[in-house]
Amino acid sequence: MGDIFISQAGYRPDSVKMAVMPFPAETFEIVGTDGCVRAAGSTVCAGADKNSGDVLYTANFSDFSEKGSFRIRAGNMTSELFEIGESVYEKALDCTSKAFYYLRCGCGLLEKYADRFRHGVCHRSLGYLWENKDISMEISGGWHDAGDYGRYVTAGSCALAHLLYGYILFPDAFDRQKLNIPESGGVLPDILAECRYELDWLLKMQREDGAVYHKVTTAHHAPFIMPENDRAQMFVFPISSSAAADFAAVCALASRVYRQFDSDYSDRLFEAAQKSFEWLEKNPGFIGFNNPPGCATGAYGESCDDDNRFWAAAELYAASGDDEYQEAVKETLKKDFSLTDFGCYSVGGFGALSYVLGAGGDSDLIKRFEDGFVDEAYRLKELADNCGYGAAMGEFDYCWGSNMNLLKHGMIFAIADRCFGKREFRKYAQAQADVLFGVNALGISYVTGIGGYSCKYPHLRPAYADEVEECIPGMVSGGPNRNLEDPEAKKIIPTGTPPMKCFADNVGCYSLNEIAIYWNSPAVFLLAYLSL
Ligand code: 9MR
Ligand code: ZN
Repeated sequence: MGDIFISQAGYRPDSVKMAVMPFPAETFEIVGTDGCVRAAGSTVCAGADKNSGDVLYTANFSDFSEKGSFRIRAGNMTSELFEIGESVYEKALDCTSKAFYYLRCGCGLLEKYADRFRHGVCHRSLGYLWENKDISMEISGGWHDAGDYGRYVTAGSCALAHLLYGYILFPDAFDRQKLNIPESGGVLPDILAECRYELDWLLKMQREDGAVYHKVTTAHHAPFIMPENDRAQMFVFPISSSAAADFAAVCALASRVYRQFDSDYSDRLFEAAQKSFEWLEKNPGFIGFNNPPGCATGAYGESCDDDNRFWAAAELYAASGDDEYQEAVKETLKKDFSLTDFGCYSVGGFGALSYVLGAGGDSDLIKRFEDGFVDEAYRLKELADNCGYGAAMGEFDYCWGSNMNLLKHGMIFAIADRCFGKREFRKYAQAQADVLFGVNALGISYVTGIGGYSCKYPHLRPAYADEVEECIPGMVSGGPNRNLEDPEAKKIIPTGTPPMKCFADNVGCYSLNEIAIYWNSPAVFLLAYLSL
């Protein structure tokens, strides 16, 4: 591990470049792999940093644009090796995009696509309705949610939304991709082929009447075995209105994205969206989800569905231009919820983004949503300016899956620039990626396989159970969590540890070091933006 913190994903020659030192130093040097000093400069004292507890010095080497591999050196301390090159973000984008292929369920991963990370066919047996175990359904496919083998509708919808909006806003970043997945070379760009794998599963989760089952999992999480060895019975759990709304939203969104490639598929998605929307209208009350007794897999329970219904109405409006949905948008907005969040428990930002990007609509509403995003970007800028590492994170953002917060904040900056012409936020968007890749209090790259000092032991079943020493690449770890919500984390991290340091690259620490599809997907969005 280096003592000086840099982005281990590297830098573009023309981009901002900041190294951070948690110790005093007046000057720094940039050293090539031959050991020769290429440039030198003075540091700036950034002072005490609240969320890390560090006193920081920063080295700004933005003017250094030589391509190659380097380290930063100050006194007898050095950084990890990093690259300066035009395609550093493309590499990180491809790596984090391919992660979804490695999480595919219901198929085997073949050696020609997965190399050493191949595995046998998993989870193809039928799922039994939890409430009526005489009824079974074919529910194979989709991505494993996270370190566990469950598949959850709201989590999957959120991940799809990050990826599909990434495609809508930055198509050029994806059209060039060659992910080496079974569908590569076909009509769809690889990322959309990958998303279709999840969408095809999602469609199976819709009930005949338009309601949507919340999840399909075994009754308990599997032990740390390969997915093909997890043979426990799978169950389809009760419906929820949040699942129905997220389903309607993401199917409508996908119907727009796939239209130009496959109009039949697009129609099918739109009809599915409509059907769930009709169900929502007939069932205006909130139907939440709690794990029934006897089930201990993820719950993804929400306390209201106002934001979900808003998102659904906004996407159906964008996909159809129908007044009926426009009215529903206005109706749902009578409730109070965030219009800038892109989380799996809070999806209002997707609805607002959909409305802003859609053709037409009410100009007052468009203005309201735009102002919301821009104000949020300014709020986050304050946080970033007050953090020596440049993280736009408040103390409470360091919770379970904090890297999702970091990346969602990066998305806000990217949107403020790309959609509303606020160029000044680009460097803040980049800074969030830099934090993810090593400019943080532990100097660690939170993405497996990216950087010499990166997470190697995530809470991810196949990564543990396979016989490969190296970790499956491209997986975003949850990141520091000040609440230390698992026994191992409580044991190894002393109380009083500053939020940004509440992390350990330890397979047992599921509240710190698990991976999840909706933590990877905002990284894909942000890296697509940065690659252009
Ligand atoms: O990401 C979820 C996090 O916000 C919650 O605090 C946590 C505890 O309920 O659950 C996380 O989601 C997990 C899900 O329940 C099951 N699959 C793994 C997910 C990531 O840890
Ligand atoms: Zn599986």
